[in-house]
Amino acid sequence: MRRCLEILWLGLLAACAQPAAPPPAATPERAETTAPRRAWWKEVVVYQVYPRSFQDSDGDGVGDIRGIISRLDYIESLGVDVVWLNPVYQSPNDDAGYDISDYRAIMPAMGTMADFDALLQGLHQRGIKLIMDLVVNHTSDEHLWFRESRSSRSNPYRDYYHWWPAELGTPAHRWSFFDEEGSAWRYDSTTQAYYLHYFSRKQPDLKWENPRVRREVYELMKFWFEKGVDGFRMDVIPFISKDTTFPPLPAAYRSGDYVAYYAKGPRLHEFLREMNREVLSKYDIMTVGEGGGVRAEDALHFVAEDRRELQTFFQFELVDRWGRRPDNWLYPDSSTRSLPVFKQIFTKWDSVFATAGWGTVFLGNHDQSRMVSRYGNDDPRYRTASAKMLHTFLLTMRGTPYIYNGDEIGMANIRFTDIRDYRDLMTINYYRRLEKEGGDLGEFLAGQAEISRDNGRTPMQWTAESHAGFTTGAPWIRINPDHRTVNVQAAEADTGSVLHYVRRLLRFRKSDPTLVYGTYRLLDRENPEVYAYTRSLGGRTLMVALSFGPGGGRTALPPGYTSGKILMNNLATSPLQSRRLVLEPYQAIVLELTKD
Ligand code: TEU
Repeated sequence: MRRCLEILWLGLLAACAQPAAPPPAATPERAETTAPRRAWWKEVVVYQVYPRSFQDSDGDGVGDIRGIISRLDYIESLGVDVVWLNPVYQSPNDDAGYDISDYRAIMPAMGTMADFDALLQGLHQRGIKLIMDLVVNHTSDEHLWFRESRSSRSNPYRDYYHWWPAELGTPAHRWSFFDEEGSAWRYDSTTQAYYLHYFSRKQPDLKWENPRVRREVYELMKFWFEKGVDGFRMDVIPFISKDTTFPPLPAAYRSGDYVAYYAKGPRLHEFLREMNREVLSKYDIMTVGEGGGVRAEDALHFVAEDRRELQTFFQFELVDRWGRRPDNWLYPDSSTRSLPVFKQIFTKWDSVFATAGWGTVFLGNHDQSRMVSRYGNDDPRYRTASAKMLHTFLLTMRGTPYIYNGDEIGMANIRFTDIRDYRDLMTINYYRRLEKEGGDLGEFLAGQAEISRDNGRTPMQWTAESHAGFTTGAPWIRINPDHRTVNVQAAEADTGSVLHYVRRLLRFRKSDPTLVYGTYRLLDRENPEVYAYTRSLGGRTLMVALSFGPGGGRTALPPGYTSGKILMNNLATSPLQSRRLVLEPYQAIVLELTKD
């Protein structure tokens, strides 16, 4: 079987690697003449494990590394190739581990370095790679470097961070993502100076302009590579370079789009190239940068092969657009209104990487509310179908797909109504700020119920028992009460579950290089109910049609094709009526198209 698949792969790739073959009939997908170069990190599917919420092994209510080890057979059973692990380093956990106080140690709540080594070995034994989170725009304020840095103006670590001496007056405003007063400058009386923190006050920004800082980062990266980790997901990596004169924000960014400003520091690409030269180029690894603030026109500066910087990054246009405020994705009935915009975003980003670089595809992670609640429909009538539909999207687009843990069983938003249930400093600090300013707390909470990061952080639901099989103790955050019906055990027992479908989809993606390397072409652009596209490689064309709403939808085979064979279908009914497709609510199908 495996051999057959290899032959299929090689055959199709060979076919598409011959630019000399004249393109048949003028179909638009032929515009791309050379197939992307093959690379293992383009062919993998990544599973993101949020360790705090995956599996607790010692009853303290916090997920840990031993817990993940106990679930390795499950992870392997999914058919994924790579695990991305959120931070497990030493941290006071102001921002759930994104505030690191020692890059070479494991936080006790997560286990020990021996546990980590066992996890890495366990994954590798199963043929699964591990990528770690690299959080080096900032450290914790409890990191030795910062403790030293803040202790005196003449300390050797002073220049590891951005300090603004108070005698120069108040520094020009910088926004903070998490600060309860909104400012990224924090006055520190010990040395009468302000330090910069784009995130919380306990996350001071490292000064990359200092070559010693860069050397420290490269050394810690090597430390993990020497252990055998297979790559890094790089937290807010576009933010690392700053104009250290800290001028007032240019007018274009003042109204709020400061993220784009932060993502364009003057020496950013110089630093990334240096990191590549000094570290990345020496290992066979994968890199994915968090690309917040990166606009499509700048994307290739990060990932075009000849730039020698990163391989891929996450683009945030969709998730930021549907943002941190409640809006029309909230209500299933209005969701279809925005489908053309959703398509336009993914289509634009696909075209960015059509001739160079490589993209990623994701709809959920630990910073987002749950994919099925946000882009699908978690009403019991539609939950399973819409979760399967969204996975069909993730696994049939061009770009390396990321599946967020829990999405494979259709986990949904918990929708807290009480501020005391929240654990995320982002929600808590915004709430405090609004409270001080006399803002509308009710409206804020209603919004957070839909889009807070904690929606994506509730514990993995393994069983119907109390605490969902996640912990025997008191969980660090409430567990979604729907675990009584939505859990891994129930999903395993039900062949119609999201879980079984995701496994089938993964096998399907692996079996067919068209889904990895094939050219993407949007069909039926303005259709408000159906997202349809083709993927083509070496003369083979697959069509994907996805109903994004409770009303179903209609579309048709693209011109020139007369019939289609259904390869994947998330429902039992066939939507195919000659050349027309009539989809049920949230139906997702993949067809192999044939010409007459
Ligand atoms: O997230 C970055 C982040 O919070 C976003 O604001 C992002 O910059 C924005 O969407 C851009 O448009 C990372 C981590 O994933 C998150 O968990 C951390 O809290 C944060 O960095 C700080 O380390």
